[in-house]
Amino acid sequence: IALCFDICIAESYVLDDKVGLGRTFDGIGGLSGGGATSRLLVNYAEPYRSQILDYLFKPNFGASLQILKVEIGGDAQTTDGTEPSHMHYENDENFFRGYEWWLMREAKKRNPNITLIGLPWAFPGWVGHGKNWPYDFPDITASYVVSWILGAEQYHDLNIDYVGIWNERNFDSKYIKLLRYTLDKSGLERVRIIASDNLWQPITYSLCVDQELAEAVDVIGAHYPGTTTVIEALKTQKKLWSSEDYSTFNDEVGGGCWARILNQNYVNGLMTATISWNLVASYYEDLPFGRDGLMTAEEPWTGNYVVESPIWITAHTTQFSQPGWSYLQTVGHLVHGGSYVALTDSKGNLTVVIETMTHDHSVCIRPPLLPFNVTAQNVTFQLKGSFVSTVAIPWDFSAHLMIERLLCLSTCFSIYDGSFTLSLDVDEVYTLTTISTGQKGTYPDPPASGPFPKVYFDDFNVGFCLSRSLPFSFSFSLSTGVFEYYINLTDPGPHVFTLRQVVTQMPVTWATDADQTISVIGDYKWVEVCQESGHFTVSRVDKGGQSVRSAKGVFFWVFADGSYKVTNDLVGKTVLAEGLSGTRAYGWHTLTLTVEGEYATGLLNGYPLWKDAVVLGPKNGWAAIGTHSFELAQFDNFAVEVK
Ligand code: 147
Ligand code: CA
Repeated sequence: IALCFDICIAESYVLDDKVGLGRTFDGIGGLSGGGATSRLLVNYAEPYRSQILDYLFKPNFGASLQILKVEIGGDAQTTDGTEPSHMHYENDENFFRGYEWWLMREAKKRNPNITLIGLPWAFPGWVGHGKNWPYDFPDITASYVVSWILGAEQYHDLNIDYVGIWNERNFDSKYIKLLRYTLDKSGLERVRIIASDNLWQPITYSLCVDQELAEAVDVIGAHYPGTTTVIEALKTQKKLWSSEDYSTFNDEVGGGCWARILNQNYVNGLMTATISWNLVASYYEDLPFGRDGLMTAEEPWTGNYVVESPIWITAHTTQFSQPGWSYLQTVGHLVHGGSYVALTDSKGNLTVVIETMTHDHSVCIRPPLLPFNVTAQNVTFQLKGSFVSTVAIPWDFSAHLMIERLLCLSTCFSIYDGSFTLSLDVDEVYTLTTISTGQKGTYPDPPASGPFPKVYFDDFNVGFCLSRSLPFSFSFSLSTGVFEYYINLTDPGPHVFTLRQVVTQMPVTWATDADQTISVIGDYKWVEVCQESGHFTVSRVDKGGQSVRSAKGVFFWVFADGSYKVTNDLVGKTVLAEGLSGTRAYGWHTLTLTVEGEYATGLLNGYPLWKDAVVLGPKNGWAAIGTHSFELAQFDNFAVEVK
């Protein structure tokens, strides 16, 4: 408490709107996809699933996100899995695949004003006519993307506000103009274009030299900008967004990263929106970039989830300022490190967000962070212009808030003569605001964390309401290919409801997809696994997501030419056993694979086919199913038992 009165020396900062306002604030958002980052969220039982969504989207509760950006699924691997396209084939259209539609509806339900963005990472193979390039037939690509936007409106009543080009890959000026033209022609003049979801250059250069392109593009979106922009981008007068950022493990340092960039993306780079990759870490933690989300929800089998510190860091801005508000011009750095931004609705409301993150408490995944110093300091803000007699309320969402500190804060924080002073320690975030609706929302603790069940069975018999209920078996996480529930009416036997791999052609890819299709399930730590299913089945898969191409494990393949193979890797280079199986196309076969210690055994239709193949590695990994190439195949009655 003594500290409260020890504030004679304070640097002073002016908050003033007399000099004119700064740029318009466009919001803070989360990104679902790029790829499959919300995969496990859909499998949560109620009430946990709704609670998680409330922490993300419900206004004045948690992160209260103002932007939701989603991947436009392209049937290809895009970091932690594949997301399905609404058009697997040229003459195919289905707007009920995957979970992004559902997620957008849930977000809108909670916040009708939320801004929606769609961006493709990959495209189905037919869009590129078999070439790994989406711009040879720009009219096809444009109408493919526009059909996704039209479907959102027609089938889900969702108005998409912004659309992007091709995530972190080349853009093509001709394509962008054609996309603008196609949108307009389809009655979608209101949909704005972001380009190019990569670096500030070369898109900024193209906008400078090409007037028609400049008219087509509304926002320059840069990724991981490290809080800075380039002078040419400022000169375009376009909105500047950090359209993908963060991607940092969501512990306290991750929260520090997020606090620093949320403020400094505007202070240093005049960026008016920042979007977190990703929205919620809902994919197996051992996949690439585990837990790089605003919160964690990776255990649908227990219902456990964790509201991590980035949620409350977000709330410091989103609960007290809305898209459409303006930044003041009087924003900047604090003398002893840290930064402050101020926003107003031009109707008397004022919100100031202050952060004092030190270097080591705020390192993000990228770009590298140069050293800097932050020390405890006293700061005085002088309210000028229309804010002279404003009374602000201090907010601190910090999880580690000590009661003394709060007392201290309310004592130290005094508005006197149009100015107020507060003492800041390092690694703190404060909001000073006229808005009184802030709330640290809570639900009772979710169930305790626990491993994936050791006995698991799925017959895929989900019935005809496939889109309404998203059952548990969705816990298959797709690494390459798309596996969908299928109703097999030509086979009236026991296999009417199955799981089917549906991608028949290598997509226009974003990552280096495998030539095989594979879907993993369970726990990366699994060692001794016995499982049954079709085509190929595998244990101890040591890689998934965008690294799946180099996956090792124990792969048990059967082929339509009547042979089988046991390999130690997905590509099939190391063969552990091979021979005749008598398997044929269109028939159902039961594969049983048992891996114990250093030995693996395989049964076909219940009879031993091969025995005691020696497995030196990997020592653990997921279970999985898949196909040898991009081909149609069905799976049924998947069972797994871990000793
Ligand atoms: C981004 C992707 O857009 C996301 O889908 C996800 O993969 C995310 C994970 O951090 O990364 O891609 C990037 C990959 C590498 C860099 C930047 C973005 N990089 O090295 O600068
Ligand atoms: Ca079945």
